[in-house]
Amino acid sequence: RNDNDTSTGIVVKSKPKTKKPAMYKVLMLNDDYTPMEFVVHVLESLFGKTRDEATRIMLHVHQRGVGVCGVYSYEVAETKVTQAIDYARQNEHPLQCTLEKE
Ligand code: TYC
Repeated sequence: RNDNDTSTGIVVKSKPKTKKPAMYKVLMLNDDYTPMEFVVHVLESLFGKTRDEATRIMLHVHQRGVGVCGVYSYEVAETKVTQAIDYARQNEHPLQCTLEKE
């Protein structure tokens, strides 16, 4: 949009069209049954963490109840949550993940 309409003299303010996309945290929740090594494996294979990062996140969740696996666009975050829960289900673990807007 032009900032100044010269034919009418009406000033029309332009507004920036680009917006930062909303980002979403994928949170992992603790439970009493999912094996620690399975949680580490999920964090490595689905969330691209190194073995050390995955271990730190898993222990944080184990001790504190909840932790951040990563921050993504809505669509990617939603897909990660579904994949993690489905994969845990296939392996008969109750592991749960959820989304939280940043
Ligand atoms: N609390 C589980 C155990 O003692 C380990 C665990 C960690 C489970 C993180 C889920 O998101 C989780 N086996």
